[in-house]
Amino acid sequence: MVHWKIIRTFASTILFTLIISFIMKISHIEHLGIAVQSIEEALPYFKEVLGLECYAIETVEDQKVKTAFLKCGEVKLELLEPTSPESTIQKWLDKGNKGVHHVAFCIEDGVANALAEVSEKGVRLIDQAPRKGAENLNIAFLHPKSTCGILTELCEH
Ligand code: CMX
Repeated sequence: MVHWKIIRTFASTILFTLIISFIMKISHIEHLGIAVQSIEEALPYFKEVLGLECYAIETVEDQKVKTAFLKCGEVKLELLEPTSPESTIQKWLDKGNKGVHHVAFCIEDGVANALAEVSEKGVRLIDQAPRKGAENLNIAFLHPKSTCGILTELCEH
């Protein structure tokens, strides 16, 4: 009887330690999300001053944003223009913010696994499960209140 209790306690301690010690694998910063009021007005700076190429423009209806992607080595810049006053980007700009809005990390072993892990570690999730974002990536956001003030996106290709 006592043996079973000891074994059960030991097993659950091991399981708990495994969950806590599992750390997601981030391969690189996938992109930086940059909020702008107008992509048309912002693009000349990125193209003509920084010399970056804009390779795609896409509207993400459910996020109420138009996006423009520029490649900067392995990292992308995602310009985000609100398409509605209800857009989170418009609300963020209206509060006097501008520039880098979020940091997106590329996760090697799956966004769903990473969400389960960070949630277990007490991080507040915005998305409870991965969903489709721009460029058809699986994405999920973590709340800036539990990520050192950085709105964090996890994504996988
Ligand atoms: N970076 C850091 N902090 C931010 C932030 C950001 N981008 N956006 C909001 N916050 C802060 C606010 O300043 C606020 O802080 P205080 O309470 O100290 O003032 C706090 O977060 C909560 O703000 P809120 O008013 O309660 O919530 P909002 O309605 O502003 O929503 C957030 C904030 C992060 C939950 C919302 O923006 C969200 O769900 N974001 C994820 C989706 C998203 O950003 N989509 C656009 C990009 C889509 C894409 O890349 O395709």
